Amino acid sequence: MPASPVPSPSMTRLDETAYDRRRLRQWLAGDARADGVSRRRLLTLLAATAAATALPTPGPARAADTPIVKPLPSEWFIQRGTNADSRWDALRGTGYHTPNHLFFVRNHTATPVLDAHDWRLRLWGSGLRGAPGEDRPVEFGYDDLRALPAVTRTAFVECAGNGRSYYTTQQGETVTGTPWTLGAVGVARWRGVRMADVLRRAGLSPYAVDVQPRGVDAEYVSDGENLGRVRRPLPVAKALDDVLLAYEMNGEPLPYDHGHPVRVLVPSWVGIASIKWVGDIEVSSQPLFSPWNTTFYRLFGPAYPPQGSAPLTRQTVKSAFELASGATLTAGRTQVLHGRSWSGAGAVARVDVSTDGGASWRPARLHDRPRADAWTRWSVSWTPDTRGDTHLLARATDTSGRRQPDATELNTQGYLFNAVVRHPVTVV
Ligand SMILES: Nc1nc2c(c(=O)[nH]1)N[C@H]1C(S)=C(S)[C@@H](COP(=O)(O)O)O[C@H]1N2
Ligand SMILES: [Mo]
Repeated sequence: MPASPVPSPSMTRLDETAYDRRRLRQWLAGDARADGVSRRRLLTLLAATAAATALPTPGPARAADTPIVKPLPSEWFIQRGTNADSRWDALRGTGYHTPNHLFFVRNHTATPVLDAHDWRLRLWGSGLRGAPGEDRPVEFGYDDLRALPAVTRTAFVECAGNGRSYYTTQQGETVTGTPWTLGAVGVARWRGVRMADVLRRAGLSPYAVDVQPRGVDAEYVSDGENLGRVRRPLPVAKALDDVLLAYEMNGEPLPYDHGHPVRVLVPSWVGIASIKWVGDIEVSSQPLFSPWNTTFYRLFGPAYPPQGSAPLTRQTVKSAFELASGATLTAGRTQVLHGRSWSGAGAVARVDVSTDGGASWRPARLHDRPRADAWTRWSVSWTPDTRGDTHLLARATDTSGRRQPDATELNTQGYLFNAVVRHPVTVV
């Protein structure tokens, strides 16, 4: 095979709609000339191109008339508004990687159905090399990314709010946000290019400190305020370390709901960092802020400073049984209980299980070689002897010494629940 050509990102690749929109914007800002065209006409054009850019590219029949494109049968998911919480009993026996059709979905608005061949990634900002003050965007098409060296990495994507409902059901606390059980996590094999390779080809300056990927999905309105398109800054050190621009998930082209054609994948960090449907990346020589690292994704509450904690980065440690909540088990029969544990701070080194509501514990058998950024499957056998209701508990410890506590300190938005979850079952 001939060597893959290195793409030469150039202005000729600029998507016409985006270019038109930018030019119109420049005109409105007094930076461009528009002789002979009325202001009114230009404003009409700007509105039209803005709408064209914001709308999903017409594609297959199901052009996101529902927030999520893939089927969400109730055996697989609990639907929560624009989101889908995976059912752990449906994950039983599915292998190490979460199949794409069972992978949870967290959408701020709705899945845009995009065509890879119309897609462009635009890099811009003061953290790219170029003459001072020069706005020098660099664009990559889908084929340009495909021509770069590909890397494959297994990692979880987990929402910062995973397990949020337990603040209420276990701790009696009121928190805001989607009341996820434990299904806002999945592990996939992601294939794509290193963000580092793309940043270097775009002319990363030594002064760059933050990069901010932004999705092309609709603007997000929260409490009546338009916060703009979903975007969150990432320190350049993390972006250069292990971040991918992924175009495949478990050997398939990235599904629509998971960011087709290209998403960011930030291993070990809260899911919001892994921006789906990425359309542009601002590269900045100044620190960047967005609602997603100021208002959201910090810890607020009695135990935290008034401005909140630092922006959330690594995920916490959690465990789940591959069993329905309230499952019925037969007394006197030996069964094998299966589950998985994971952490953003290292591999899972140990899991202890209690089948008597936390009175006694025994170590689970680990089925996977401990690995960072993903989970470890485990099992214990159990012969229930007492009929009635009880709770199953699993407590993981990771290689950095983090161990699941009995309770999680309250934060008002219910992020990073890491306490041991009490899983109700009935023995009959
Ligand atoms: N553009 C965009 N990216 C996004 C989101 C979004 O709504 N829009 N949601 C984020 C959040 S909060 C999470 S938890 C993950 C969920 O990824 P998934 O839907 O592929 O499971 O995507 C992140 N990336
Ligand atoms: Mo999330």
